[in-house]
Amino acid sequence: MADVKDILVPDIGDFEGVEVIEIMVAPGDAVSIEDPLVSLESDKAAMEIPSEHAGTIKEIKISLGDKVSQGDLLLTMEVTESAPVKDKKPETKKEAAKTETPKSSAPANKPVAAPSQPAYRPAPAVAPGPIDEASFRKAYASPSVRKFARELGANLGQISGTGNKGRILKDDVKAFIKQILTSGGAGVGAGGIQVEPMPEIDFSKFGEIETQPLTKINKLTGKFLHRNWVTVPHVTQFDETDITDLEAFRKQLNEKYKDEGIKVTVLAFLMKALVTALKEFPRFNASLDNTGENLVMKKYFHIGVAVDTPAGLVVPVIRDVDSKSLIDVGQELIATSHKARDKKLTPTDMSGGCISISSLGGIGGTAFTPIVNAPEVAILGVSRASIKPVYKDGEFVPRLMLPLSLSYDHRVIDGANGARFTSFLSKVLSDNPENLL
Ligand code: CAO
Repeated sequence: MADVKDILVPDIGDFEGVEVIEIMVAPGDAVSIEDPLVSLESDKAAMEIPSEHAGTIKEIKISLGDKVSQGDLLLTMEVTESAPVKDKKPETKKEAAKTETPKSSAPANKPVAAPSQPAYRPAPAVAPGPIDEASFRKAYASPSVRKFARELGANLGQISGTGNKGRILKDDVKAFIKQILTSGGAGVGAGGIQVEPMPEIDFSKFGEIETQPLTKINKLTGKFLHRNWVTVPHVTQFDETDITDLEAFRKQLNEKYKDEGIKVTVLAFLMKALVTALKEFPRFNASLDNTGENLVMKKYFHIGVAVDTPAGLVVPVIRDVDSKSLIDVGQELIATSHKARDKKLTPTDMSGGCISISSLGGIGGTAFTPIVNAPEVAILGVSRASIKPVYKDGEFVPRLMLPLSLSYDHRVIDGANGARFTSFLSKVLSDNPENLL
């Protein structure tokens, strides 16, 4: 006789209290191994919980909108067959995921972080482009239509509903996909990118290898970066600023506050200077809305800072930088980067940024091309400052020059304004840096 089993929320990483956004099964439904059961969504990622068993759904124990964490009861199932993890196909990407699968009987979660379909699902013949989770979530459609749209990789946010009060119907999703297929995928939102699949290569044919699974952060960040790389038309403006006086002032400050254990790095000055520049160029403190036809102008000044941690890159956000002193920003930056490295950041800590800074100045390099942290429209890359001969008043003088690399979304920012922004920022940093205090 078939066993009735409790199906629990599996290991979903560091997320707690994650919202149930879709329930894909109902009592009486027959499910196969790997069929999706529910979708969960936090600020940062959406994930489907696939079934580890085949059988029949008995009872659903959660409702849409519930907040769940690892170990919570989702549903009960009359199980006829269970798949041991080792039975999964030995395909490279699955192997990587398998290594991360917890040893418990809980099924592995399938992160489908905002940008795209899971890599291990067959892609449609013409990919409609990455799903934009924010607009997908806001779209007016029933769970079954949502499920259907997800299966096809159709972005509900781009579909106009013909149902009552604009509700999106299954037929609307079909029409959308048909339109993409007939147009060859071109010109439909962010979609239509057709590329050859990467060939599967057995690298061991060429020499000794070792397979290391990506961390959860690597996988999530990778998906966001990939989405931003292919959907945002990037331009990077390079510039440099003379921080000789700033550095002298910073040293004085650090000396003054030494006994209190306070240390301010160049980054704190950059954050304060960025606020001044955002006020001067409000278009840099904006996001495109989901229609792509309006700019959402922000009146607050929250700055994301890329932090390199052993588990991967994270971008916590320092809020209201405009109303905090330079010293407070510096202190918060240090506390936040420790929190990031201790893996204590919550999704809220990483949301709401207006613009980001990626500083590689402590490491090295002369310039780089950072990827815009969409829906933000610009990111400031900072490389290592060095002393250079600068021609001033008829002679070369040694000055400490800081390289800046500003990447921006060319849909929102024109090249001229990109150059104006870095020139302005450069001036704010080089002239009277004590004003930033
Ligand atoms: N030029 C020269 N020296 C610099 C510098 C610059 N632009 N920026 C920092 N430094 C110096 C600091 O003054 C400090 O020197 P001292 O110890 O002698 O005072 C040293 O480099 C180390 O600084 P830091 O990196 O610890 O501190 P920070 O405030 O500059 O940066 C943080 C903090 C969290 C942003 C940084 O540690 C970090 O993680 N950077 C990596 C970000 C990243 O990975 N970006 C890539 C994203 S895209 O993949």
